[in-house]
Amino acid sequence: MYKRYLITSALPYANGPVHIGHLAGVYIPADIYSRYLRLKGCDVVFIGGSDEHGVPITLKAKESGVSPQDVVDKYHNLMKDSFRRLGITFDIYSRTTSPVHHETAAAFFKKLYDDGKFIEQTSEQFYDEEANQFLADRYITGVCPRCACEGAYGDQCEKCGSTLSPNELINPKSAISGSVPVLRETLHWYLPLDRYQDFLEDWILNGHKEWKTNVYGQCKSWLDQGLQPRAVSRDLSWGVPVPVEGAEGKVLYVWFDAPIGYISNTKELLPDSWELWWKDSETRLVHFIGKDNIVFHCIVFPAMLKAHGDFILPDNVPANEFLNLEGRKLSTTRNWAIWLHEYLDELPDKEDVLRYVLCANAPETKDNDFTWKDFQTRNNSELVAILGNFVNRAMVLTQKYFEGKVPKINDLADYDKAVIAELPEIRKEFEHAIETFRFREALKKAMDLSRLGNKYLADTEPWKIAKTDMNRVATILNLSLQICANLCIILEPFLPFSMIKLRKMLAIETPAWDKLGEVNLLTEGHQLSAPELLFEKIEDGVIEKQINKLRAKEKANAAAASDVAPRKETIQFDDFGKTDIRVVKVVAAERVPKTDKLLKLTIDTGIDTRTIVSGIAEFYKPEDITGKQVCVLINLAARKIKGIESQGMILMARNSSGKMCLLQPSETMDNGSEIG
Ligand code: B3M
Ligand code: ZN
Repeated sequence: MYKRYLITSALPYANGPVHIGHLAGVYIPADIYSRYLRLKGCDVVFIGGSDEHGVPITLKAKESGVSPQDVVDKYHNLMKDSFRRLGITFDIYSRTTSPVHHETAAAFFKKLYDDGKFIEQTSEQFYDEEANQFLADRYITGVCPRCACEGAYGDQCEKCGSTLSPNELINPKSAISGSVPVLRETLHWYLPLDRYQDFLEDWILNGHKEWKTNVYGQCKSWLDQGLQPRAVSRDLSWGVPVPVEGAEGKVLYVWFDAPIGYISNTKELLPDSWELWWKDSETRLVHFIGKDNIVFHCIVFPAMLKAHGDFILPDNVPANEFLNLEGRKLSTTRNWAIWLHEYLDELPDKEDVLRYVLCANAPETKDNDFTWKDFQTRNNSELVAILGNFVNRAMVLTQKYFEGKVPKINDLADYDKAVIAELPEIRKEFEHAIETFRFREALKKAMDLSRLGNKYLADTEPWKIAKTDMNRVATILNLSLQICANLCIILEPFLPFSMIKLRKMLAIETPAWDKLGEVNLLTEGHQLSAPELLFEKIEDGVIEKQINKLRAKEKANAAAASDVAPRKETIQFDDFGKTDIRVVKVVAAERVPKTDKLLKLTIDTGIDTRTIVSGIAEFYKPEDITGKQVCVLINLAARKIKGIESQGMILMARNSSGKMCLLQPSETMDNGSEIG
């Protein structure tokens, strides 16, 4: 038995609002679990907060022309507020820009540094000589070597989805100054994960066979590949400065500082007793996260904690898979999402419906799909038709026959006894499900209780026997109301807003967890309040409006994708005059080995013969282009592409879908003819 439960939920990046994917994957299960433990009387701390560092936040700031602090202030407040409105009961929702966090993360790094737990290594990184700074992969853009589209990032091309490294980009440019970056040596600190391989293998593969199979499997595959040292610092100005002399301009890698945020936030909440929560072996630490964060929570963070030495390790990491929206992957950048704050504004008083649907359909073992139709069906045929209907019938009939007072239990028929016997069974199965992090199953069990009540009323039909046997009616309604009181307990973690209503109707406080399964929760003669409806049917119009809203997003995305490139800023004639564009002849062409897109061309410029590497192999075979005249920018600084020095750039037209064609003079001209 644990003395206390420390529940953490992934700290979302403060560069966008919260969407339903975050909720289904992380925050709803974490809240259900925390509420459940509190109901059981456990000592619980539930930690949340925003992850406010990292390169995407600085890029977003640059795009919007504001500071990174402005970006995180905006989204931190928006997320914090929308979580509160959905009833997510964090004990603290803080942020990684807080002073406590900066101190805690820096001290953590310093201890590992002083204890010699890091290795120091220099590597070559791209550097912007105009802006005087190193460039994160995301800060380098250029032509994608795979699909030849412009604007690919140093880590990924968003057009074709390829994972890239910055030195693969053709014509790389700094996103800060537009200048051509150069390679420079830089020093960084690495956590040698390979030194923790044996410990992690034993701790996870032998010690935590009970973890969810998706989590265990991912850990196993990382471990099987063999762990490598990982850099824990970056050349960047936004983040926690590396607390070592001579490390100016370097910050902790965001994935090093973010999980320490769980510790900092506990410290901020409980300045005097936080150590008990993080250092005492009688604390059970559970991390709720999405599947993309598994390696950081199961491998990197535990290795950090182990290296530090003072801290406990997570006991479980019940990561979920992903939720899709109407059959497509959720995407913040493509605005393909249902944003929580918009949902709360547009569907007022429906917090529990969203909580219910996202739990009933949670991506616990595989990716799942959210559709508005399913949302409507679950509301109308489960919440309204089963739960709401049962509670309403029990309440209304008690008003009608007993003036709203809990009637007396008389002799029990066999059927009554069978119903009473079901209740502890449901509790047992419910507890087993929730304690093994199967929240869908737990919710189903809880709903089984209202299914049972509904069936009991439908089978016994007290409204029919009211004329002949009021004693029997009293027993049936008493038992039905006891089931309602049981529902107040078991559904509280899932549907907290509706359970406030139900408690008000029953005129009770939430009964203690150990009462669950019993039929003595309401005493005879207890006066109930007036019945109200727990849930309302959702009409087609409401759903159509939401579907139309998504369709509009789809259209906007499609339009953006087919848009012509935006015009560039105005330049002076002199700027154009600097370019030296000529008609040249391609005298030879061949493919660049081991690439799909590149041709090596030998051209006659009329002045000299030179080599150019061009990303046109997808559109032209070497034999199509040999002997042709094309247009070339000949005074572009030479650069190496795949080890070949490219001296100039062939002019091409490119449409929005990436198709390219050569520009050629309409009649043969002398090689070296000027264009302009
Ligand atoms: N911010 C990634 C994410 O939001 C990251 C989680 C940090 S948890 C310490 O998916
Ligand atoms: Zn591409």
